[in-house]
Amino acid sequence: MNTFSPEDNLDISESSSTPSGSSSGNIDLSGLIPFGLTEAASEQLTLIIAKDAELVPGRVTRVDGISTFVQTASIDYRAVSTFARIAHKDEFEIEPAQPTVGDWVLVRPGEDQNPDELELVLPRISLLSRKRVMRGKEQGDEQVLASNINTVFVVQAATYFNPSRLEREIALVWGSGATPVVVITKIDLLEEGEDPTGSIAQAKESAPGVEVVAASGITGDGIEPLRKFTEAGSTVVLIGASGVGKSTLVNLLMGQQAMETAEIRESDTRGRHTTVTRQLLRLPNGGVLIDTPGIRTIGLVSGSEDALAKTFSDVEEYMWKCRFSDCGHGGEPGCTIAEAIANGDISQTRFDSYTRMGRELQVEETKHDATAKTEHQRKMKVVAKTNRQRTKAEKRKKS
Ligand SMILES: Nc1nc2c(ncn2[C@@H]2O[C@H](COP(=O)(O)OP(=O)(O)OP(=O)(O)O)[C@@H](O)[C@H]2O)c(=O)[nH]1
Ligand SMILES: [Mg+2]
Ligand SMILES: [Zn+2]
Repeated sequence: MNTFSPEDNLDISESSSTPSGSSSGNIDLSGLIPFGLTEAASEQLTLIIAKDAELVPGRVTRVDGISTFVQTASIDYRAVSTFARIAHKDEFEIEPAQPTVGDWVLVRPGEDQNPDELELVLPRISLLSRKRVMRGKEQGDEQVLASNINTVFVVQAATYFNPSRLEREIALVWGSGATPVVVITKIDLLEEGEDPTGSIAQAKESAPGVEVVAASGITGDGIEPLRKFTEAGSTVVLIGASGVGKSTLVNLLMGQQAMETAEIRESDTRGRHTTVTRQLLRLPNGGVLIDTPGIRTIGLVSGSEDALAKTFSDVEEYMWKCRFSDCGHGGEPGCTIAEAIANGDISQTRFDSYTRMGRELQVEETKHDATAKTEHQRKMKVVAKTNRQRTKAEKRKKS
C-alpha cells in the first residue's frame, strides 16, 4: 500500500514550480466547487493528488462517532479517521488530526474488505472551537465545531436577547479567524410598536464593529442582506442557543426544508435540541452553510486573549488611555475607565464582562501551563500508538 509516512517530505513549495492545474494532467477538482472549494484548497489538493493518485479529495460534511462523512466530486465516503494527519506545507505534522466539519481532506478508498480511510487533512484557514462545559461542570477538553469558515452568523432571538452571551459568542468567533455577523431573529414577535432597533442597538454595543442584521425566519425579512456572505466559495456557520431559529434561517437561505425545525419545550429546562449534529449543506449558488446544534455554554479556549481584546476594543481603548499604569480601574479618581463609565461611554456591565472573561482566561492559561507538559507527553504516546497501529495494519494488508 502506498501510504505517506511522517518521514515523507511532501514539499509543496518545490512541487509548485510546475504551474498548478495544468501540471496535474487530468486532475479536475471542479466537482468540489459546489462544496465551497477555494483556490488555496484546490492548489494544495492538486499537489497532493499529483503525488498519490489513489487519494480522493473531498470535504467533511458530518462527523458521527468514528465515521467521517466526506463528500467528493463523485461519491460520498463514510471513512474512518484513525490515522488522519494534517498535511502541512512542507511536511506532515506527526500529531494525529481530529477531522471536523468543513475540513478539506483526502480519502484512501479501501480495497477488498478494508474500510475507506481518511488519510490527510489540509491545514485549516480558520477553526472554531470552544471549551466544553456540561451543566456547570467543566469537561476539560475543547470541542472543535467547524473549520475553513469565512463567516459565522451569531444568532440570537430579539425576544430573549442576551448581551453577555453575545459578547462570549463574538469572542469565540474572533478567536477562530472567521468574521462574525450578528443575526437578531424573531423580529416578527416583537410587540406592535416595540422597536427592533432596540435590540440592534444593544447588539451593536455588545459587538462593536460587527455587522448586525435583524431578521425573521417567518416573514423572511432580513434574509437578503445575509446572502452576500454566502456566495460561491464561502463557508458560513451558524451558532447560537437552541431554539433561536438557526435551522429556520438555513432553510430560508437554502430555499427548501433542508433541516428540521421545532419549538423548544418550555417544560424541559434543559431545552430540546432539534438539530443534533453539525452538518454542512450546499447552497444552490455554490456557497456552503454549516448548521449546528444549539450550544448552552460558551467557554473560551486558552489563547483567546487577542479575541477578547478585539471583542472589547472599546473598553481596551480607554484602558490604554488610563494614565495610571498600575490602575485597577475600580473607580480611582482620574481613571479614564471610571470616567468613561460615568459619562456613559462604556457601560459598567460591559466593563464587568470584560474583566470577568479576562480572569477566566487567566485561569485557563495557568491550567494550560501546568498541563502543557503532560499534554505533550499524552500526545507523544498517541503518536507512538498510532504509528504502531499503522505498521500493524500495513502488515495485515500485505499478508
Ligand atoms: N415567530 C418566529 N418564530 C421563529 C423564527 N425563527 C424560528 N422560529 C421558530 O422557533 C422555533 C425554533 O427554531 P429552529 O430553527 O428549530 O431553532 P434552532 O436554532 O435551529 O434550534 P436547535 O436546532 O435546537 O439549536 C421553531 O418553532 C421556529 O418555527 C422567527 O423569526 N419568528
Ligand atoms: Mg436547528
Ligand atoms: Zn484606570
